[in-house]
Amino acid sequence: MMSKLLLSGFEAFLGNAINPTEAIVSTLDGREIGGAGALTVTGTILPVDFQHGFERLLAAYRRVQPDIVLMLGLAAGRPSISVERVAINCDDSAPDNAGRAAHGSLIDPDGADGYFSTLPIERIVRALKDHGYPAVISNSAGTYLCNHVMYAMLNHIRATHAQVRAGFVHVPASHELAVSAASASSSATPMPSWSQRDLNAAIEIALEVLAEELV
Ligand code: PCA
Repeated sequence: MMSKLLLSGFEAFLGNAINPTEAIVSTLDGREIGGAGALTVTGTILPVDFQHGFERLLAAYRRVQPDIVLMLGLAAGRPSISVERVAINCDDSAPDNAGRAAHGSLIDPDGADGYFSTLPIERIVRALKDHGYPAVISNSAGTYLCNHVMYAMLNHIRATHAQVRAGFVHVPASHELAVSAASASSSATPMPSWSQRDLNAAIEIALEVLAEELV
């Protein structure tokens, strides 16, 4: 039987002119991964908005009824792909795209303090490195929208006892974003960046691991 994977990315936010996760998701949307089309990918792009970001993901989740959810976000400044281990029950950040900042509030007052990713994070990191892409396990997804949707998704899966695996991967800036950031600032240190093609290829490798391990 064919399994379904929901792949999410985010729109641009804060000072970043573009979000390379949008292009990753549009490249991989509709693709079949693994032997005999083991895994079909449906992509969705989320607003960087505390009120509506997870709403949008949940709507796609209900429509697609995936077996696996892989959420993507940009971590400008990180040099490697970071596969997140954990999401915490906390919003604390600069303003979202609707202008709302958060100051240490709980995402779900009745939820657990945190949830671990239920994806094979070590296996994904190993596969990326085997293919020559720098990758690490990260022990913090931050306290902005990325942590927010990862927490809310895992919290929802737990609360509904759904047999769905979910996790989050942060990607570095693309060259295009790094170039636009360098022209917008006087900083002499450019942000570390990857080609969009490598970003797309790295996430495809992560999907292949999921197709092999979980389907
Ligand atoms: N990165 C931000 C939010 C959206 C995105 O792509 C984050 O790391 O929280």
